[in-house]
Amino acid sequence: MTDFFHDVSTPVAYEGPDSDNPFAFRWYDKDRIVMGKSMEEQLRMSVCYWHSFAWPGSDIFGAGTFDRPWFDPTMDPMDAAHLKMDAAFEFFEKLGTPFFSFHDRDIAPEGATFAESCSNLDTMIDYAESKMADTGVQLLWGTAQAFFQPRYAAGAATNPNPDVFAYAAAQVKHCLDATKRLGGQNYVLWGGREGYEMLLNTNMAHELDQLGRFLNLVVEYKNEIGFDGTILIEPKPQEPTKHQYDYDSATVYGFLQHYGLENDIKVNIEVNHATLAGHDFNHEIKQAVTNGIFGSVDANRGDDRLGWDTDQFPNSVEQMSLGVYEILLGGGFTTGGFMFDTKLRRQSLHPTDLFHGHIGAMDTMARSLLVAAALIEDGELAALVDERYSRWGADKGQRILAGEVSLADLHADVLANNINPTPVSGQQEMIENIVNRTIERVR
Ligand code: XLS
Ligand code: NI
Ligand code: NI
Repeated sequence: MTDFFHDVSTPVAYEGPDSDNPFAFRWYDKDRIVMGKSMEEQLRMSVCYWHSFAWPGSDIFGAGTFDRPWFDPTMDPMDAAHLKMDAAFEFFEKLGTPFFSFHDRDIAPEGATFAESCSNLDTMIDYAESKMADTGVQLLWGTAQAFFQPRYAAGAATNPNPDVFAYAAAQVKHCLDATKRLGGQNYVLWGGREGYEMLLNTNMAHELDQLGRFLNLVVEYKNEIGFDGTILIEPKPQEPTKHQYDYDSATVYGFLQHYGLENDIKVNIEVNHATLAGHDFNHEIKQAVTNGIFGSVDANRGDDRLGWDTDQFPNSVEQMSLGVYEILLGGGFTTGGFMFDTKLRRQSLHPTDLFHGHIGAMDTMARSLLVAAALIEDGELAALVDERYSRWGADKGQRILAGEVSLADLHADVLANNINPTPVSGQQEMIENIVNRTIERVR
């Protein structure tokens, strides 16, 4: 093990809500049972490789700010990749998340040819396999980075050039094999540049068919090799393209149905992508659960005044509790989990800042789990909803839903019986108070 994170010498431990130790958990008590499972099993948290280890702290106006030895440009790229992986596993182990997630290019450098890129990745997968065996850290998901390199400027699967489609397909095949080999529980496809900058130079119908074909190829290959993880699409409305085809959960569901994929692919919902699409996080979860395509979550947050994917660490217990509530109502995670697609601010230079970000995020998720579980166990909210729709349970409602009455029947009924409904309260403020009371109360 390296000692890059030498300021944190022991694994981060749970000390309870009254602790003021910045390197301890105040809420994440991994073995505590919540709704029949340990916190660790309910939350299934994962660190991401890209923002935490492969991103140097650059933005569109400025160079990297982080001092990490593996960014030294004089280093051999494969030596740097090994050093980076040593530090990454040191971090996972000290932090105590059960999972990590990666893009192929985060863990292994792109070579001069596709063959060299494959061989670099294979070497690093061997190394990751031994690191995982040593530490017990597991792979939540793998993904191919098909958006950074200039060849992908006009998209990967949706590129006007079929050679780019082929290149992306080859990259995904290799990365899916690697993910399977490491026992990855999911494989993610975020549509990096699957969208358009300008309609006037875009054949949208053609691009959508290309994307549908690409995803069908992925599902066919997944079945061929017997990968038993879940294939996930990660919706996002814009950025980097002006319009991304996988806009939000509802759009993705329609797309999946159109291409016959709704039983084979689920969604990985990112909090900051939901808010960029103009939705609340819990809306996106509910939409996916309702359509049977909920898979996993990229847990982060945006900034109310910045219109891009700021990927900040989640820190709102209210926002996360409402999302976890919908996840638990939907039956909880199966192969998915909470993956921290989060990055430090550029001025958070110190290696320990990575601990502060993740410790706060894990505590936020753990406390949110307690709040969501309390809301479910109290049953007050569910009872209010049941009561609100209870009239649909009576004969008239049942007959309407069963398709037994026509528009003319309803017209006749309203006339004959002089039906004149009176509105009832939706009780929104009272419900908001229940949520706040629960947040104050859980321990
Ligand atoms: C970018 C996406 C990306 C995916 C993985 O906005 O969130 O980080 O999660 O490719
Ligand atoms: Ni993401
Ligand atoms: Ni994102």
